[in-house]
Amino acid sequence: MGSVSYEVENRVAVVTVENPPVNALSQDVRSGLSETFARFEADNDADIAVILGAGRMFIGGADISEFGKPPQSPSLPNVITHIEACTKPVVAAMHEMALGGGLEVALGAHYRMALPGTRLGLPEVKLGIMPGAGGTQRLPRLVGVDKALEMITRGTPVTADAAFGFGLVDHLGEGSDIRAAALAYARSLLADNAPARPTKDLPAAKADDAIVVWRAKLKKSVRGEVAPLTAVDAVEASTTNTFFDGLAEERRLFLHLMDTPQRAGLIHAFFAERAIAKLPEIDGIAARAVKKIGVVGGGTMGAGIATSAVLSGLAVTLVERDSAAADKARKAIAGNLDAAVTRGKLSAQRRDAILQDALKTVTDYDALSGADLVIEAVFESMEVKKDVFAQLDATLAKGAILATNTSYLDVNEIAGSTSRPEDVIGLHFFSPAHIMKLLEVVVADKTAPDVVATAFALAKKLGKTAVRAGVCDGFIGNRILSRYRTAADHMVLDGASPYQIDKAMTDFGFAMGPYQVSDLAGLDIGYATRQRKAADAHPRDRNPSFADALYHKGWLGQKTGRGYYIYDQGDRKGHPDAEVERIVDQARADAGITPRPFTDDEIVRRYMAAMVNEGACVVDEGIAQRPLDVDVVFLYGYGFPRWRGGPMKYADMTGLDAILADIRSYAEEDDHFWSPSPLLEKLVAEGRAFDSLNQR
Ligand code: 3H9
Repeated sequence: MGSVSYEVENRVAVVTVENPPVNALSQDVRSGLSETFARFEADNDADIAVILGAGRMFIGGADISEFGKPPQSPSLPNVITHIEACTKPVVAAMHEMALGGGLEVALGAHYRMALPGTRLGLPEVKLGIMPGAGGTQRLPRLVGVDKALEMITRGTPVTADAAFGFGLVDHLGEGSDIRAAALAYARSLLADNAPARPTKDLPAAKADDAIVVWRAKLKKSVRGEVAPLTAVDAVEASTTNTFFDGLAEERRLFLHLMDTPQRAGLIHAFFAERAIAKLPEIDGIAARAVKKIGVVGGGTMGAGIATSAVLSGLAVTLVERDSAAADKARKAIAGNLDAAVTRGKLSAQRRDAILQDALKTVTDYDALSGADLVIEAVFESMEVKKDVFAQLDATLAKGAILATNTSYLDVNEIAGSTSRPEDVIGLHFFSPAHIMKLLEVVVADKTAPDVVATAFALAKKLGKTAVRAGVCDGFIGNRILSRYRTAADHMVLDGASPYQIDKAMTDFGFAMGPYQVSDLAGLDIGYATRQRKAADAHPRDRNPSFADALYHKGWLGQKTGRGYYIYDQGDRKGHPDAEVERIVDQARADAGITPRPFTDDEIVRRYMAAMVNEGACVVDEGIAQRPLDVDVVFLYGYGFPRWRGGPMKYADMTGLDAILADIRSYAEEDDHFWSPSPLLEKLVAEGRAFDSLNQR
């Protein structure tokens, strides 16, 4: 339960919000603030009030866990209006973070101070909403329309120093003690007879070109998200209305956004990405210390993993077959670091220090003897991997962790080939490993809990989003990908063009469609997967022979300038290729198929049904712990639109019965590919959603 305390020190009332961990403005905090400010207004011993946040930060915003539930009074806008109406001055004293409703409390105060380095932001659009407690009305009055729109529509916090520069903050405190700094500032205001100074009384900001400019900019960049453009409408209302009419318009728009599926999707994503690391099996288990990392294999993946590790301050020894390969790996890592310098993410000195001190590229496994954890990233062959693990087993100290970056091989078999299967785990990075956030932590049958805990701790250190996966071909992500990609190939065989499918899925919100992904990854990857699986193929499997035909022509995608699309020099977007359409026609003719038209809606439904059905199988088999783990894998590794919350959340919002009905109707024409997941059937029969499985 959050609380608000009140004490008076030498005529300064100190109002402290205490609701760990982020001082969210829950119902009890809101009523506490209301009561406290009524008390301050009536208190003849207090001439000025300061609002502080106890502990880590000022205030992290409204209490997100209350969203979607019936509102409880007092509402935050009313609480802030009450604070602003005080006849004696009120100071907001911010440290570390003032976000969302927290910054709105500060906007309703009469003076704002912050310790240097404090981050101030209105991140509501990232949750599918917009500031709803006066932020869209008070901020433009304080800093102008352009700056307000930048903060509100981007949702990125600014530093207190910058905020001081553009007038959002009136005073930068000294030292690191916010209470002492706040009291000193309050006393100086008292000494100056500073009056109450409500932001609402400032003249409305001028409706200048900024509104038109931001609206146009956002229309191009938001990719289906509704909140940023709605926020522009609210800011515009601040320029054309009286303060309280503007506030009412803000409330109307805010409540409308609260009701959207986008808000539900984004809030789900917020909590899901925090839930993924909460695993009973590692609760209370200490991670092993990891300071020195080894990487075996310096191809694109190994170099990316090494780059990620050195960038996070770890010492890395990379082993390659021979010195030419080791030099090549070093160059690749140096190239990755150079790119980080160019992007302003790394200083040139730090790059040089990393290359000098933190990175060793060698050809001898003995150099790994002091490593705490080694990640193997060699060729995807069980034989080759087992050979590497035999050498690691012989070289590494007791207690060191042996990790494989395989993307589909059986981690149990790899672990079983060593004398210490409890120390073996899969760490499936996504390419490019120093950029992509997702890490699948693949837990084998005998992996020790502290090895799992270490993998999650390492992921945090590397800035990765780690999701636990069980052992199966493709783990969570690639296993599901293989199903929906097959569904897409079936649609192409039956009459949809790869371009229509890509367009339908990017319109749905994916960063890329499946054929654009193929071109980026390389058509050789898909070909190799088909070859690998050929031995287990079922006679009723349908062969996407057009994909093989492109491979045999050497059209491997972006890297060869031609795949499903043609890429002109320097063009990474590509454009459709009539020759590919002819190859697809031929594949249909060879299979005796008469093509039929597909609507975009049917494409989306089939694609999503395949994804959701396999997601349900993955959860049912315990490969993913909960539906939310599947969601996070897709948000972070597969370009799934965040505002849809992930495939399983999408399924819940669409209705599991509707998805099951689609699968059953597709099964009427192909009951080999389309077979409903038993979990999906069970949930529909019980009238439950996937979300009911997230609560365990
Ligand atoms: C808003 O303010 C709307 C208003 O305009 C209008 C209202 C009318 N509420 O992230 P962490 C939990 S919208 C409830 O791991 P960090 C979080 O789930 C809000 N709970 O810490 C986690 O719980 P658990 C605008 C919250 O140090 C724990 O706190 N504000 C909230 O890495 C620790 O969180 C935002 O969007 C919340 N507001 O990062 C800010 N925030 O331990 C959202 C956190 O059970 N929050 N929790 O897993 C953040 O961005 C980060 O939490 C923050 C701290 C940067 C503050």
